[in-house]
Amino acid sequence: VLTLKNLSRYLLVLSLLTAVACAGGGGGTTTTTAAPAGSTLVVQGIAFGTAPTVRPGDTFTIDNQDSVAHTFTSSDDSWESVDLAANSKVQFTVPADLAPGRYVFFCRIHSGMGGALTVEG
Ligand SMILES: [Cu+2]
Repeated sequence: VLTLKNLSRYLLVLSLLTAVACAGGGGGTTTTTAAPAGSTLVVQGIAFGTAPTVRPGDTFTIDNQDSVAHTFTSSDDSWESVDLAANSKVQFTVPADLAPGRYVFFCRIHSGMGGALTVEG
């Protein structure tokens, strides 16, 4: 039975699938593998994309595609909070002395906006 609730759920799933399909960036091929270290953390739609897996000392790009500012803030102060201006890219360097692990981050401006950065040894 196609109720309104089912329909909205279906549309949500559809839009998520579309978002995933478009995440490749317009190239002809789309892969489902994780981004390599040193790539980009995209911020779009008041949400962080999947953070790249990195090593201490790695630098990657944080690409804020939103027309509002965000922050890239460690939940346990593992790094100094980074301001992400609207429609701008910032180079972020993982602290060289950061121990391997999973680091939760969030945006100070938007509650519920966050993710996790995996640091390999
Ligand atoms: Cu934000």
